[in-house]
Amino acid sequence: LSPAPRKVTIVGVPMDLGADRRGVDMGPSVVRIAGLSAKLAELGYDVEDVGNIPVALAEMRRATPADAKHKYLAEVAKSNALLADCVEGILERGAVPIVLGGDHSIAIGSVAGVAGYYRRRGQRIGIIWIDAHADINTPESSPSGNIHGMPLAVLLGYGPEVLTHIGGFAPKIHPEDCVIIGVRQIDEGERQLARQLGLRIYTMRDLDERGMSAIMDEAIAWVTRHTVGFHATFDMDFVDPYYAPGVGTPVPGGGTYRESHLAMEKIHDSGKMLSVEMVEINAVLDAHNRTGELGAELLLSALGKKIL
Ligand code: HAR
Ligand code: MN
Ligand code: MN
Ligand code: MN
Repeated sequence: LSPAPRKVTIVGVPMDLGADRRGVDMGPSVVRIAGLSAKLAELGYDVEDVGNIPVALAEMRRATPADAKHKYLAEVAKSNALLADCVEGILERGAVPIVLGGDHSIAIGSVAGVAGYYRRRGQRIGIIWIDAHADINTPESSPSGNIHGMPLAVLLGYGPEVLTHIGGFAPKIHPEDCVIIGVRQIDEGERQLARQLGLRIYTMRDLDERGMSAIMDEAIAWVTRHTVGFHATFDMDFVDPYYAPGVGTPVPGGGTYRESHLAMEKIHDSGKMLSVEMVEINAVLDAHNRTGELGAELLLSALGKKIL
């Protein structure tokens, strides 16, 4: 008798209200079109796709004065609350959630779902946040009012209550259970909050000097000190724009193709990944779905695809 196949469940979140550029709402489609489900099945998984979480369209309403601080706050909150319930349900059914964004504001709902599920079982979760940006702005510190620059702050308990209290509790994670990897653009307010919280941030310089392998070993050990495991959230703009042109906020000097895969391969090999998320793929800015294909490939590495 062969062992029962491990279960994975895909959910898409066509969210672009947290970002300035349209097109990131097509992220779930382009990763699906790259063949994610079939390739996961080839790896031996029992794959389910529950479709997309409903997200309002920017065209459905006019801008309001409150948008200056946090654009589309009510709409972003609503979809994230639905996502949190969906992710928690996936875990209850014994599957690993694979969340396809959408802009990075969706991490608010994904992590609320995972943290909520384990909290009910008396356990904490960690986060590995792979990104060119730190995403720890608050409405007060944000230079843009774009909520995709705020999700990590929200998960740590900073920001509007409609976001921080999704799922009925806050914070979702402790600063000492978090790492950010790949940072090369950070705002002054983010730097201050990160310092105040003692957040562990690996910049591109750290990766240059020590290498991705050592950084991942250290990061995984760090976020699993007090936790049952971690949520991995991969912002495609971590990758250098040379390999991943289809992102809304490209920053030069990013991770290479192989560094990105190695990060995901080590995440898989740790055996501690509870859930995974791929965000900020912008189909409108891409060419021949190159970035969508890379998104699917990187998820496959996180789920155990090996060269040999
Ligand atoms: N820090 C800037 C802001 O808050 C840019 C945020 C960036 N974009 C992202 N998130 N893709 O990682 O507006
Ligand atoms: Mn619920
Ligand atoms: Mn991000
Ligand atoms: Mn980013």
